[in-house]
Amino acid sequence: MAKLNILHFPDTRLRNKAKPVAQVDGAVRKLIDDMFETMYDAPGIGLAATQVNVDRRVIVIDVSEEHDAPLALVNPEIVARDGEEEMDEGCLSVPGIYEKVQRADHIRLRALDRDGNPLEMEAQGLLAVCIQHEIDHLDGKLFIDYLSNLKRQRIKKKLQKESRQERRDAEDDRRAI
Ligand code: K1U
Ligand code: ZN
Repeated sequence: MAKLNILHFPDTRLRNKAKPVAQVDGAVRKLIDDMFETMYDAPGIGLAATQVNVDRRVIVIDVSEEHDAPLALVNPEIVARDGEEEMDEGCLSVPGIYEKVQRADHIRLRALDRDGNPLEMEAQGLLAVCIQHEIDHLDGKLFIDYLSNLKRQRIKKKLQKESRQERRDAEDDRRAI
């Protein structure tokens, strides 16, 4: 298994719309395993292939505290939504930012599992919110797109400033060696 590099906002590759997986083969299963390793290490409760610069409709999720409920979904599609829920969301591609987003509280979805078998399931609460957040990633959408332009611009400036500082610190470290 391998840990993958997570893209950070405002990287434009996060805006790519991922393509459906034609066949769940060994390469897709390796991608799923690498995505789980990356998500648990981050740590996070979900990850979409778009976030690791892979242009395919694959997401991994585990909202359990014990890390014992891994869920891999290939070509996920929401077929029904019900109710409303407002929850604080975070994103591994928008580090350190947490904001409230309104989403459906109850969803029904179709997907393929890790073995390529069709599955249909219902989800609610945090799992439903996380699935909607990850499918948004596959469509090039970020949770901060639900915020005002002003808030999004502030977040962009903050993250750009932090990444400039991180680059300077890394350069200083290299020079000190
Ligand atoms: O898609 C992502 O970037 C992952 C994101 C998923 C998510 C979180 C909250 C609401 C909706 C979707 C994260 O995992 S952010 C980190 C996080 O929430 C977390 C980290 C450690 C422990 C528990 C939660
Ligand atoms: Zn995210």
